[in-house]
Formats: sequence, C-alpha cells, structure tokens
Amino acid sequence: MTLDKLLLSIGGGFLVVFIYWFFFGKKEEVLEAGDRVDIIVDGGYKPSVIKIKKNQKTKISLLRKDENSCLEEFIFPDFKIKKYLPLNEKVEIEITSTKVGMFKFHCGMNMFNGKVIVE
Ligand SMILES: [Cu+2]
Repeated sequence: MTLDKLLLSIGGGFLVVFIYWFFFGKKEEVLEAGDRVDIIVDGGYKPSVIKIKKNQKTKISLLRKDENSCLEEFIFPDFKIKKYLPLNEKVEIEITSTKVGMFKFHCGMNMFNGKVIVE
C-alpha cells in the first residue's frame, strides 16, 4: 500500500466515524416502554424517544412542568392526538400502533419534539 492510499483510507475511516457520530452518536434519552411510560414536559420532552412494541397498547402519561405556553399543546399527528396539557397535571393518552416505524410528536409550534419508535 502506498502512502497516499494509506492516508486516503485513514481519512475515509475518520469520515465514517464522523458520519456515524453525527447521525447516531447524538445523545438521546431512549426509553423502552412497557405498557406505560411517563413523559415530563419541561424544556422539551423527557424522555424524548420512546420505544414501544407493535400491537401493544401503551399508556403515555404527560406531565407539563414548563410554563411555556407553547408546550401546553401536545400533538401526535400519526395517532390523531391533540391534547391540552395543564400545568402540573398529568394527562394520559393511549396509543397502539399496528405498524412499525418512527412517529413524531411535538408541541403547538413544533419547537420541541420527540418520537415513538414502534418495533
Ligand atoms: Cu412549541
């Protein structure tokens, strides 16, 4: 192997690592939900990524602790859910997905979002 090829492959290796880090390395709180999960709404959704199982009913309890009025709206388009979240009061929703995939939920103006991964 010549030097330029060696450098190229090292560079390529770094690029792969960088791309991997860029797309997958960002720290996300992923929670494997059983049949229920609690989400705290406070400067975003905590956890913001939830894994659930296909065809399994999952209860999601949302508790808003953030006074930001935009977060008072919880929108989950794929499940036709639009809920008002009063401050410091739990609101429960139920979802069952018959499809695997990734489904996003967000606040009133889509500034904060999270997702449900169905496996
Ligand atoms: Cu918002």
